[in-house]
Amino acid sequence: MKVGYVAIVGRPNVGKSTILNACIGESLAPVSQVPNTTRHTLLGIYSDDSSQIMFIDTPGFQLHDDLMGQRLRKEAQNSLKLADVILHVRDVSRPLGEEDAAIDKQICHLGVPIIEIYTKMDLRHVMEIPDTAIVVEKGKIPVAQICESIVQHLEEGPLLFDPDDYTNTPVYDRVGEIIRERANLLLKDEIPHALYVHVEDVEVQENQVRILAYIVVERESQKRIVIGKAGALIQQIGTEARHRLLEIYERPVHLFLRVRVEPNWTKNPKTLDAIFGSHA
Ligand SMILES: Nc1nc2c(ncn2[C@@H]2O[C@H](COP(=O)(O)OP(=O)(O)OP(=O)(O)O)[C@@H](O)[C@H]2O)c(=O)[nH]1
Ligand SMILES: [Mg+2]
Repeated sequence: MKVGYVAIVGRPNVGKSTILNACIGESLAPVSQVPNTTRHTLLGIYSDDSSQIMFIDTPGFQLHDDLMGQRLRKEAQNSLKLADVILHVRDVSRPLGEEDAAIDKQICHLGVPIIEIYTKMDLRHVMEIPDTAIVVEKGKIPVAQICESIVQHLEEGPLLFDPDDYTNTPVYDRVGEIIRERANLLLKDEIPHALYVHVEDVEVQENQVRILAYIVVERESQKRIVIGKAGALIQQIGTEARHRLLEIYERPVHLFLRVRVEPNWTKNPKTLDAIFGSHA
Protein backbone atom coordinates (compact mmCIF):
# COMPACT_ATOMS: atom_id res chain seq x y z
CA MET A 1 0.00 0.00 0.00
CA LYS A 2 1.22 3.50 -0.83
CA VAL A 3 0.17 5.73 2.02
CA GLY A 4 0.72 9.39 2.82
CA TYR A 5 -0.53 12.84 3.74
CA VAL A 6 -1.13 15.53 1.12
CA ALA A 7 -1.61 19.19 2.06
CA ILE A 8 -3.73 21.27 -0.33
CA VAL A 9 -2.49 24.86 -0.16
CA GLY A 10 -3.14 28.07 -2.07
CA ARG A 11 -4.67 31.52 -1.82
CA PRO A 12 -8.27 31.91 -0.66
CA ASN A 13 -11.00 30.92 -3.10
CA VAL A 14 -8.82 29.13 -5.67
CA GLY A 15 -10.77 25.85 -5.43
CA LYS A 16 -8.86 23.82 -2.82
CA SER A 17 -11.92 22.45 -1.04
CA THR A 18 -13.57 21.64 -4.37
CA ILE A 19 -10.52 19.46 -5.14
CA LEU A 20 -10.65 17.73 -1.75
CA ASN A 21 -14.35 16.92 -2.09
CA ALA A 22 -13.92 15.54 -5.61
CA CYS A 23 -10.95 13.38 -4.62
CA ILE A 24 -12.78 11.73 -1.74
CA GLY A 25 -16.16 11.71 -3.52
CA GLU A 26 -18.02 13.43 -0.66
CA SER A 27 -19.12 16.99 0.18
CA LEU A 28 -16.92 17.15 3.24
CA ALA A 29 -15.31 20.58 3.02
CA PRO A 30 -17.45 23.71 2.84
CA VAL A 31 -17.28 25.33 -0.61
CA SER A 32 -18.53 28.81 -1.46
CA GLN A 33 -17.77 31.93 -3.46
CA VAL A 34 -16.60 33.67 -0.27
CA PRO A 35 -12.80 33.86 0.28
CA ASN A 36 -11.72 32.04 3.45
CA THR A 37 -14.70 29.75 3.51
CA THR A 38 -12.34 27.15 4.98
CA ARG A 39 -11.32 28.11 8.50
CA HIS A 40 -10.15 24.72 9.79
CA THR A 41 -7.86 22.13 8.32
CA LEU A 42 -9.91 19.11 7.45
CA LEU A 43 -8.81 15.57 6.65
CA GLY A 44 -10.38 13.77 3.69
CA ILE A 45 -9.40 10.15 3.06
CA TYR A 46 -9.09 8.56 -0.39
CA SER A 47 -8.64 4.79 -0.49
CA ASP A 48 -8.32 2.32 -3.36
CA ASP A 49 -6.82 -1.16 -3.77
CA SER A 50 -3.23 0.02 -3.76
CA SER A 51 -3.16 3.38 -1.98
CA GLN A 52 -4.53 5.50 0.83
CA ILE A 53 -4.16 9.25 0.51
CA MET A 54 -5.02 11.58 3.39
CA PHE A 55 -5.83 14.99 1.89
CA ILE A 56 -5.55 17.96 4.26
CA ASP A 57 -7.67 20.91 3.14
CA THR A 58 -6.30 24.19 4.52
CA PRO A 59 -7.62 27.74 4.93
CA GLY A 60 -6.69 29.98 2.00
CA PHE A 61 -3.29 31.48 2.73
CA GLN A 62 -3.49 35.25 3.14
CA LEU A 63 -1.31 37.91 4.61
CA HIS A 64 -3.80 39.95 6.69
CA ASP A 65 -2.17 40.69 9.99
CA ASP A 66 -5.29 40.93 12.13
CA LEU A 67 -5.93 38.18 14.71
CA MET A 68 -8.24 36.23 12.42
CA GLY A 69 -5.69 36.38 9.57
CA GLN A 70 -2.95 35.11 11.89
CA ARG A 71 -5.09 32.17 13.06
CA LEU A 72 -6.03 31.18 9.52
CA ARG A 73 -2.41 31.36 8.42
CA LYS A 74 -1.26 29.26 11.36
CA GLU A 75 -3.86 26.58 10.55
CA ALA A 76 -2.53 26.37 7.00
CA GLN A 77 1.10 26.32 8.13
CA ASN A 78 0.53 23.57 10.71
CA SER A 79 -0.73 21.22 8.02
CA LEU A 80 2.56 21.51 6.13
CA LYS A 81 4.36 19.75 8.98
CA LEU A 82 2.50 16.53 8.25
CA ALA A 83 2.64 16.60 4.47
CA ASP A 84 4.44 13.98 2.35
CA VAL A 85 3.29 15.79 -0.79
CA ILE A 86 1.93 19.31 -1.34
CA LEU A 87 -0.70 20.34 -3.88
CA HIS A 88 -0.24 24.02 -4.67
CA VAL A 89 -3.46 25.31 -6.21
CA ARG A 90 -3.60 28.47 -8.34
CA ASP A 91 -6.56 30.21 -9.96
CA VAL A 92 -5.69 31.13 -13.58
CA SER A 93 -8.22 33.97 -13.65
CA ARG A 94 -6.37 36.10 -11.08
CA PRO A 95 -2.87 37.47 -11.46
CA LEU A 96 -0.36 35.84 -9.14
CA GLY A 97 -0.32 37.73 -5.85
CA GLU A 98 2.04 38.22 -2.97
CA GLU A 99 0.32 35.31 -1.20
CA ASP A 100 1.50 32.97 -3.98
CA ALA A 101 5.06 34.21 -3.50
CA ALA A 102 4.74 33.72 0.29
CA ILE A 103 3.44 30.18 -0.20
CA ASP A 104 6.23 29.34 -2.66
CA LYS A 105 8.77 30.65 -0.18
CA GLN A 106 7.37 28.50 2.62
CA ILE A 107 7.02 25.25 0.71
CA CYS A 108 10.13 25.23 -1.47
CA HIS A 109 12.45 24.63 1.53
CA LEU A 110 10.51 21.69 2.93
CA GLY A 111 12.02 19.12 0.61
CA VAL A 112 8.54 17.74 -0.09
CA PRO A 113 7.34 17.07 -3.67
CA ILE A 114 5.05 19.84 -4.94
CA ILE A 115 2.30 19.25 -7.51
CA GLU A 116 0.92 22.36 -9.21
CA ILE A 117 -2.79 22.51 -10.00
CA TYR A 118 -4.30 25.34 -12.06
CA THR A 119 -8.03 25.89 -11.61
CA LYS A 120 -10.80 27.93 -13.28
CA MET A 121 -9.51 27.23 -16.79
CA ASP A 122 -13.04 28.03 -18.00
CA LEU A 123 -12.47 31.69 -17.02
CA ARG A 124 -10.16 34.18 -18.76
CA HIS A 125 -6.52 33.24 -18.19
CA VAL A 126 -4.19 35.88 -16.85
CA MET A 127 -1.15 33.67 -16.35
CA GLU A 128 1.09 31.23 -18.18
CA ILE A 129 0.21 27.60 -17.55
CA PRO A 130 3.12 25.12 -17.66
CA ASP A 131 2.57 22.06 -19.89
CA THR A 132 3.21 19.79 -16.90
CA ALA A 133 0.52 21.34 -14.68
CA ILE A 134 -2.71 19.57 -13.82
CA VAL A 135 -5.65 21.74 -14.89
CA VAL A 136 -9.23 22.11 -13.65
CA GLU A 137 -12.08 23.48 -15.70
CA LYS A 138 -15.51 24.42 -14.33
CA GLY A 139 -14.67 22.63 -11.10
CA LYS A 140 -14.30 19.30 -13.00
CA ILE A 141 -11.47 17.66 -11.09
CA PRO A 142 -9.22 15.07 -12.81
CA VAL A 143 -9.18 12.85 -9.72
CA ALA A 144 -7.35 9.89 -11.31
CA GLN A 145 -4.60 12.15 -12.68
CA ILE A 146 -4.16 13.89 -9.30
CA CYS A 147 -4.03 10.64 -7.34
CA GLU A 148 -1.60 9.04 -9.83
CA SER A 149 0.81 11.96 -9.54
CA ILE A 150 0.60 11.85 -5.76
CA VAL A 151 1.10 8.10 -5.45
CA GLN A 152 4.39 8.27 -7.40
CA HIS A 153 5.83 10.17 -4.42
CA LEU A 154 4.42 8.03 -1.60
CA GLU A 155 6.15 5.26 0.33
CA GLU A 156 4.82 1.81 1.16
CA GLY A 157 3.11 1.59 4.53
CA PRO A 158 0.19 0.12 6.45
CA LEU A 159 -3.34 1.52 6.08
CA LEU A 160 -3.90 4.31 8.59
CA PHE A 161 -7.70 4.45 8.35
CA ASP A 162 -10.54 2.09 7.57
CA PRO A 163 -10.90 2.24 3.75
CA ASP A 164 -14.63 2.93 4.16
CA ASP A 165 -13.98 6.14 6.13
CA TYR A 166 -13.71 9.39 4.20
CA THR A 167 -12.79 11.60 7.16
CA ASN A 168 -11.73 11.40 10.79
CA THR A 169 -13.78 14.48 11.73
CA PRO A 170 -16.76 13.54 13.91
CA VAL A 171 -20.14 14.62 12.54
CA TYR A 172 -20.65 16.74 15.66
CA ASP A 173 -17.69 18.91 14.66
CA ARG A 174 -18.97 19.24 11.10
CA VAL A 175 -22.43 20.52 12.02
CA GLY A 176 -21.31 24.14 12.45
CA GLU A 177 -19.38 24.11 9.17
CA ILE A 178 -22.36 22.74 7.28
CA ILE A 179 -24.53 25.58 8.60
CA ARG A 180 -21.82 28.16 7.87
CA GLU A 181 -21.43 26.91 4.29
CA ARG A 182 -25.15 27.37 3.66
CA ALA A 183 -25.04 30.85 5.22
CA ASN A 184 -22.03 31.80 3.05
CA LEU A 185 -23.81 30.67 -0.08
CA LEU A 186 -26.97 32.64 0.72
CA LEU A 187 -25.39 35.80 2.13
CA LYS A 188 -23.49 38.37 0.15
CA ASP A 189 -20.87 41.00 0.86
CA GLU A 190 -18.86 41.06 4.05
CA ILE A 191 -21.29 39.29 6.37
CA PRO A 192 -19.80 35.78 5.96
CA HIS A 193 -16.50 37.11 7.30
CA ALA A 194 -18.27 38.49 10.37
CA LEU A 195 -20.08 35.25 11.09
CA TYR A 196 -19.36 32.05 12.95
CA VAL A 197 -21.57 29.20 14.04
CA HIS A 198 -21.72 28.04 17.63
CA VAL A 199 -23.25 24.60 18.04
CA GLU A 200 -24.82 24.55 21.48
CA ASP A 201 -26.24 21.06 21.51
CA VAL A 202 -26.57 17.96 19.33
CA GLU A 203 -28.84 15.25 20.67
CA VAL A 204 -28.70 12.09 18.57
CA GLN A 205 -31.58 9.73 19.22
CA GLU A 206 -32.45 6.48 17.50
CA ASN A 207 -35.16 8.02 15.35
CA GLN A 208 -34.18 11.70 15.20
CA VAL A 209 -31.47 14.29 15.77
CA ARG A 210 -32.09 17.59 17.56
CA ILE A 211 -29.62 20.41 17.07
CA LEU A 212 -29.48 23.86 18.63
CA ALA A 213 -27.04 26.26 16.96
CA TYR A 214 -26.36 29.99 16.88
CA ILE A 215 -25.20 32.04 13.95
CA VAL A 216 -23.08 34.70 15.64
CA VAL A 217 -22.47 38.07 13.97
CA GLU A 218 -20.80 41.29 15.06
CA ARG A 219 -23.61 43.84 14.74
CA GLU A 220 -27.38 44.22 15.07
CA SER A 221 -27.58 45.32 11.42
CA GLN A 222 -25.92 42.04 10.38
CA LYS A 223 -28.32 40.09 12.56
CA ARG A 224 -31.26 41.66 10.71
CA ILE A 225 -29.76 40.67 7.37
CA VAL A 226 -29.15 37.07 8.47
CA ILE A 227 -32.72 36.78 9.74
CA GLY A 228 -34.13 38.30 6.54
CA LYS A 229 -37.59 39.57 5.79
CA ALA A 230 -40.03 37.85 8.17
CA GLY A 231 -37.29 35.33 8.99
CA ALA A 232 -37.08 34.10 5.39
CA LEU A 233 -33.31 33.93 5.11
CA ILE A 234 -32.55 32.17 8.38
CA GLN A 235 -35.29 29.73 7.51
CA GLN A 236 -33.69 29.00 4.15
CA ILE A 237 -30.25 28.55 5.71
CA GLY A 238 -31.83 26.12 8.17
CA THR A 239 -33.72 24.19 5.51
CA GLU A 240 -30.66 23.76 3.29
CA ALA A 241 -28.39 22.80 6.19
CA ARG A 242 -30.98 20.33 7.43
CA HIS A 243 -31.05 18.54 4.04
CA ARG A 244 -27.31 18.01 4.20
CA LEU A 245 -27.43 16.90 7.86
CA LEU A 246 -30.19 14.47 7.02
CA GLU A 247 -27.94 12.79 4.43
CA ILE A 248 -25.20 12.40 7.01
CA TYR A 249 -27.26 11.30 10.01
CA GLU A 250 -29.71 9.26 7.89
CA ARG A 251 -32.64 10.17 10.13
CA PRO A 252 -34.91 13.21 10.59
CA VAL A 253 -33.05 16.29 11.82
CA HIS A 254 -34.69 19.07 13.84
CA LEU A 255 -32.49 22.13 13.57
CA PHE A 256 -33.15 25.07 15.86
CA LEU A 257 -31.18 27.97 14.44
CA ARG A 258 -30.87 31.35 16.19
CA VAL A 259 -28.87 34.51 15.57
CA ARG A 260 -26.81 36.23 18.24
CA VAL A 261 -24.69 39.40 18.25
CA GLU A 262 -21.21 39.28 19.76
CA PRO A 263 -19.54 42.64 19.06
CA ASN A 264 -16.01 42.40 17.65
CA TRP A 265 -15.72 38.63 18.08
CA THR A 266 -13.13 38.54 15.25
CA LYS A 267 -10.82 40.55 17.50
CA ASN A 268 -11.48 38.58 20.67
CA PRO A 269 -8.69 36.06 21.38
CA LYS A 270 -11.00 34.03 23.66
CA THR A 271 -13.60 33.54 20.94
CA LEU A 272 -10.90 32.73 18.41
CA ASP A 273 -9.46 30.17 20.84
CA ALA A 274 -12.89 28.60 21.07
CA ILE A 275 -13.18 28.45 17.28
CA PHE A 276 -9.62 27.42 16.37
CA GLY A 277 -8.42 25.80 19.56
CA SER A 278 -5.84 27.56 21.69
CA HIS A 279 -2.95 25.73 19.92
CA ALA A 280 -3.43 27.73 16.71
N1 LIG B 1 -15.42 28.86 -12.68
C1 LIG B 1 -14.86 27.96 -11.86
N2 LIG B 1 -15.16 28.03 -10.54
C2 LIG B 1 -14.57 27.11 -9.72
C3 LIG B 1 -13.67 26.12 -10.18
N3 LIG B 1 -13.23 25.40 -9.11
C4 LIG B 1 -13.86 25.92 -8.02
N4 LIG B 1 -14.67 26.95 -8.38
C5 LIG B 1 -15.50 27.81 -7.50
O1 LIG B 1 -14.63 28.67 -6.79
C6 LIG B 1 -15.20 29.00 -5.49
C7 LIG B 1 -14.21 28.69 -4.39
O2 LIG B 1 -14.04 27.29 -4.31
P1 LIG B 1 -13.51 26.61 -2.96
O3 LIG B 1 -13.28 25.16 -3.28
O4 LIG B 1 -14.39 26.96 -1.81
O5 LIG B 1 -12.12 27.37 -2.83
P2 LIG B 1 -11.05 27.31 -1.64
O6 LIG B 1 -9.70 27.47 -2.27
O7 LIG B 1 -11.26 26.11 -0.80
O8 LIG B 1 -11.42 28.64 -0.85
P3 LIG B 1 -11.09 29.05 0.70
O9 LIG B 1 -11.52 27.94 1.57
O10 LIG B 1 -11.93 30.26 0.86
O11 LIG B 1 -9.63 29.32 0.72
C8 LIG B 1 -16.49 28.18 -5.39
O12 LIG B 1 -17.57 29.02 -5.74
C9 LIG B 1 -16.27 27.07 -6.43
O13 LIG B 1 -17.50 26.58 -6.93
C10 LIG B 1 -13.38 26.09 -11.60
O14 LIG B 1 -12.60 25.27 -12.11
N5 LIG B 1 -14.02 27.02 -12.38
MG1 LIG C 1 -11.72 25.96 1.19
